Amino acid sequence: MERLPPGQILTQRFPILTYGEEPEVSREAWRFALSGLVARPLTLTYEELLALPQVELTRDFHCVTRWSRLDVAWKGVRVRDLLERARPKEEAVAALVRSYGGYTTNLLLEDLLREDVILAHTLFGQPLPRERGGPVRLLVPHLYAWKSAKWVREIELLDHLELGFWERLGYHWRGDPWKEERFQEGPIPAASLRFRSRKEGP
Ligand SMILES: Nc1nc2c(c(=O)[nH]1)N[C@H]1C(S)=C(S)[C@@H](COP(=O)(O)O)O[C@H]1N2
Ligand SMILES: [Mo]
Repeated sequence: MERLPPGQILTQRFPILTYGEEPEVSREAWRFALSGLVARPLTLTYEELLALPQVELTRDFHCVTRWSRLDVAWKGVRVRDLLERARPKEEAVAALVRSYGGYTTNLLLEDLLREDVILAHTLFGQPLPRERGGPVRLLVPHLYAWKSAKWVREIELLDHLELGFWERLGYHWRGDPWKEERFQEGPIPAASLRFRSRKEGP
């Protein structure tokens, strides 16, 4: 199977890409919240995250600026497991992810439910370094890497799509590298705004 999505170039390096200041968040201070349209909002400390069932996975990493790095080894906790505990309400269709430092990105709930979407705290067997988003980042390996929010702080479930930082600046609302969804061309399809249009429709 082809491993390199269209228009991507393989790199042996693993560049660090951060927009703006790198936040400093200690393990002790780190808190994560699963909020919004859930029956049971959830908050986690770093210690509590480590006490949950852990998964290890190796995935390729595709940046929209056209570099791809193969076989990155992560360890963390499935977001799906956290969602199961928090119990999304029926009208939840999307999420806005917030990071320490102010970065945001949007995702569909169905993308967060994939089994290889994790809150990652370990990279190649080492605690996730600060510049990589340590202590904890989101990993969404099936979408462009701008979705993998470093220094993740909150996932808020919503009944509509609220665009994140790069998406508001013109990046694609979803960002599938296999479909080369780099930039948003034209309006966002209504199907992705399903719940809002149902409520606001005729
Ligand atoms: N909080 C935050 N998360 C972020 C970014 C950022 O600037 N801030 N950059 C994104 C982009 S564009 C990419 S390609 C990856 C890069 O991750 P890396 O620095 O570990 O290679 O992080 C993503 N997550
Ligand atoms: Mo990126």
